[in-house]
Amino acid sequence: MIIADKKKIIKNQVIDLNKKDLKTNEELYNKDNYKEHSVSKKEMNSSNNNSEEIIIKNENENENEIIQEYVPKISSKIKILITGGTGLVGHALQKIIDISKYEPIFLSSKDCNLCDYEDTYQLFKNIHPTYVIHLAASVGGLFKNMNQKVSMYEDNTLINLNVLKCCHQFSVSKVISCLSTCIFPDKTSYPINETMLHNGPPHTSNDAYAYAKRMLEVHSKAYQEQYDSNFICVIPTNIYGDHDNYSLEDGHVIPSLIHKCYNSIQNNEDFVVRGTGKPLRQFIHSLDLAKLMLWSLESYEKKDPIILSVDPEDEVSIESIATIIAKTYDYEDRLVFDDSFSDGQFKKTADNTLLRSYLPDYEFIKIEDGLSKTIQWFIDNYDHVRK
Ligand code: NAP
Ligand code: GFB
Repeated sequence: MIIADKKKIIKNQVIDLNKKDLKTNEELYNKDNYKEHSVSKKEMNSSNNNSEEIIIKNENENENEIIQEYVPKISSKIKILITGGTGLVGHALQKIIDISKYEPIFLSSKDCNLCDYEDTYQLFKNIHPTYVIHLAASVGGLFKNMNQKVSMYEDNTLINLNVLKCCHQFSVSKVISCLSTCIFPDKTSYPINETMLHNGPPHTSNDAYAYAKRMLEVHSKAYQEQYDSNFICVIPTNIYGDHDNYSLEDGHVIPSLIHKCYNSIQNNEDFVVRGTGKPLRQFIHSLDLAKLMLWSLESYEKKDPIILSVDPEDEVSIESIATIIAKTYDYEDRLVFDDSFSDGQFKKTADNTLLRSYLPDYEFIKIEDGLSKTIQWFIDNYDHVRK
């Protein structure tokens, strides 16, 4: 058993790339600064020694103020914008991205609301990214998808439209956008492969989110065909790991159950899992996904969507996930199922043959190891997690 009283556990110190980048980001993004002097040479030099010469043009010609214009100086580091950089997958990318090679900007909704086209345009105008990893989305588990269909459709449609439009307007050389295996047709043959994406309606529980994501693929393909843009989509299965959303209502099954079991112990109650526990899922750890997304950016040269998933044989039932979590908390005897709740889609078994054709020996983090680490992280960070 790895559980100890919360207070006794030493809080892990995580080197947070984000803080440094956000600072840069905010300076770059803040209109006043831009107008005044935007990031001064000294500040740029201090934050990254490959300084960019900045000359800013003031539109108000007749006031004869200083003529300034923004001219990026070629820096050895590649500027990469990660939208949704403060979420589950964004944090995993923070951990693994090579900052000697990349100048990453990890964006949060507090930096820029990507539902707003003007704000998105200004952001791109200030950052001029070479690459974009587009993760930002309104995301949630089965119950959020069932209960908040309008915002899941509208927010994701606006975010995706604005980001791709600006990627084109600012000549971004490569974009990796993130779909999800839940957007595949519900009635289909298994395992599901990339060619089946539009072969029928998705499961009703998440159709609003699914169609918004399908249109992201359609939009990317439109730019490919009309402008030969390198805008591609990756399709992960259910993801889990540190920095997830532990909301009991809106979260995905793994974070919700980790939080729920913790509460059950605190309150000496049964650990209630929603549904029958029979549905099947493939779970990829956020660190594996982050590595495979960087691989897609650097080495995947095709423009077709690609599934990023553990092997079909590693599909597990919700019951087995709940059991591993209960066992890890040493609380298995109190595990019960409440089938008055929806099971959602029974299964969405994904075929990763295309990925395996490139990375036949890639070793994924095993679900038991990944879960025990994620539970420990949850306890270590209980006070600060999204919940
Ligand atoms: P997450 O933890 O919920 O993080 C979402 C990120 O998007 C956060 O950084 C959030 O910023 C940002 N964001 C949300 N609305 C925004 C807005 N209006 N403007 C700007 N930024 C906004 O999501 P995730 O689980 O890492 O998911 C990453 C990607 O993977 C998403 O595209 C999702 O659809 C896809 N996906 C997820 C799963 C899964 O199981 N989690 C499975 C398949 C695919 P704040 O931090 O400021 O809120
Ligand atoms: O992770 P989850 O919400 O996503 O649920 P989906 C998976 C399964 O876990 C369902 C069961 O069969 C639920 O009935 N479950 C049991 C629970 N207890 C709980 C609980 O406390 N919370 C949650 N959330 N589930 C989502 C899509 O479907 O997959 C999203 O709706 C997204 O759009 C995501 O794509 C990856 O796998 O069912």
